Amino acid sequence: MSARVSPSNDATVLVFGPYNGDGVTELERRFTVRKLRERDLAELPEGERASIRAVAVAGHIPNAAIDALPNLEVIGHFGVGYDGVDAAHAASRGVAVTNTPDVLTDEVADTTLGLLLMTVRELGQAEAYARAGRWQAEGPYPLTRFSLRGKTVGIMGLGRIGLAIAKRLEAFGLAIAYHNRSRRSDVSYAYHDTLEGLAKAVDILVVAAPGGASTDKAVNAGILRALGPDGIFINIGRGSTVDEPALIDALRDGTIARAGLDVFADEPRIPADLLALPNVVVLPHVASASRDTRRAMGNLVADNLSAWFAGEPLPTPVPESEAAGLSRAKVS
Ligand code: NAP
Ligand code: 8YV
Repeated sequence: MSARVSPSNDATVLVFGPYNGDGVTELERRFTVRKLRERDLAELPEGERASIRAVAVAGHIPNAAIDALPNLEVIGHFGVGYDGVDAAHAASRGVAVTNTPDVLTDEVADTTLGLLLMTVRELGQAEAYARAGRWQAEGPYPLTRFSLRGKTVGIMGLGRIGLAIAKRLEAFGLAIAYHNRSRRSDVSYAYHDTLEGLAKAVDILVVAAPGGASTDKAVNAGILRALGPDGIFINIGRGSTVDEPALIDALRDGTIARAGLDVFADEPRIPADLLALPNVVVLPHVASASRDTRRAMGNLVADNLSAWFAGEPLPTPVPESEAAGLSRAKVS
């Protein structure tokens, strides 16, 4: 057990709702911590609000909560995708935002390959078949309709995670194409400047892009039609990037063949209509969910807050904060 670090300041960190257990322990080791059970500032008496200089949050914090903390300086977001935090609004109030890139990239890419194999080669169904004794009773599990062999995979969002997925797919011997808003100069994969062009060109479409306004419902009925009746759709990015009712229709009427999903529009709820479909594999947003990786994410949140209160550069500020000159605390 390591000793509590004694910061020179007396910063109180507010943990805004449900948060990783190891992450809370690390924050408590370094700071005075106040925890909210729910994402609801009503749990924090008015008189305590002025003491809060930092927030740690996994997921969403409303702007009203940011505005109601008069001495808030920095928000540490547990997760690389920070679509639940309005970083531009925070910047307009002089509040910096940090996220947790890189430390989860390989874990998420590994999980994506697992989800892809489950979806294409029916591994979940085959395991259920073996467990139920059906191999012995009925004979071998039926041959799968799909194989990865000879397929082209299109990645929407060839960033840190998208590239780690691509490297794994390369090792699998598959052809790779991608769509970003900008072409990368450091890869030779085929670039498509539209998502529709990418969907038309590939057998399997993998989303590894962030959520938020620029990707909202980008995967719509037209994109799914472009992917086609043998097409397979994998989403490891954000549920908001897909028009979920359109996806359900497309899976039901054969517009596309299959989907493998780690993320959903209204988590933790998964639409009953989606769960009823036999051609979809669902995971409960577990791509980064190993204890080691979540611990590394929690440590990175704490490292950002420590750096802020030491007046050092933030290890991982989000671009909106950097652009606003909030990549380190201003020491007066
Ligand atoms: P990243 O390095 O910032 O990569 C994001 C990529 O998406 C970039 O290549 C970016 O390229 C592209 N992109 C952004 N907006 C786009 C748009 N409107 N249309 C097309 N492409 C767009 O981020 P990362 O670390 O790889 O993480 C990616 C996302 O994965 C996160 O934001 C998060 O939502 C998700 N994620 C999910 C899990 C999970 O548990 N399922 C875990 C970790 C992360 P351009 O800027 O050129 O467009
Ligand atoms: C979450 C994720 O952090 O990093 C992301 O963007 O989606 C996950 O790793 C996780 O769901 C905990 O909030």
